[in-house]
Amino acid sequence: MNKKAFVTGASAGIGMATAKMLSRNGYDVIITGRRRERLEALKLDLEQNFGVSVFVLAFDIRKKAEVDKAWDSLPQEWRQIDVLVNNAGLAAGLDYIYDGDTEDWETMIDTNIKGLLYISRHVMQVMKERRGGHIVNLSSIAGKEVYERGNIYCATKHAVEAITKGMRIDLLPYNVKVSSVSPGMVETEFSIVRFKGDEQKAKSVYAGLEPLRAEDIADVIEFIITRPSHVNINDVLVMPTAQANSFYVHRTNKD
Ligand code: 8X3
Repeated sequence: MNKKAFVTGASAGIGMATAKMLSRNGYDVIITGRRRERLEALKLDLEQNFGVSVFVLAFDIRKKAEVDKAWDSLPQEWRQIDVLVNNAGLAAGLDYIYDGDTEDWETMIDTNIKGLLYISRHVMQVMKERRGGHIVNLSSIAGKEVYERGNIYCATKHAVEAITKGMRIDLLPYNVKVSSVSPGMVETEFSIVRFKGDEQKAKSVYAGLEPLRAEDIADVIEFIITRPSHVNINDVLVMPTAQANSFYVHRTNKD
């Protein structure tokens, strides 16, 4: 029987690249997100190209009742999860904290913190019982540093860092590995979502530099989950070569 992986936010970007990487490694994959059609298309792609089984769960991770219902609909054999990748997350807005839109704050807190917890709660119970498993949380450079107008987004990623450490400590007796990956600029739908569909503004974030691609992060996750059983990678901070940290970025040919 193939190992099982669970990837949140798999309908695009890092989540989709990670689902592909896992399938290539022979995992049966549960892919989750809000956009069912995209997930169904990805399921076909993965099943045809990698010969693995894929289970689609379409739900809104911000809503606990939906998360619980989705989990309850998962057949027993699919619950034996070896790898959980908590990827679902977003930034909404880039505003000074005194001007911030409270709905944006709630969207980020509900998705990046509460949603991650709702799903992890179920999966951790299984891993604890099975005395094994690996949780990989997607943090960010925003989980290490706070930058101007990043305020609440950075706060949610700092929370992911604390949750990761808490998981690692509390799951220690149960042989469950907990890792986090903290990317800098990755060109996905991230900035389009942050700027609410303003593609011009989103593009300008990456102008004059080569950002990371979703596949670069999937590569890092592949390394993390393929270490021997006695090795855990706690944390990886991965940046484009043109980005030193949240504050220093080297741009050429600005367009
Ligand atoms: C995304 C990276 O620098 O936009 O998490 O916060 S950044």
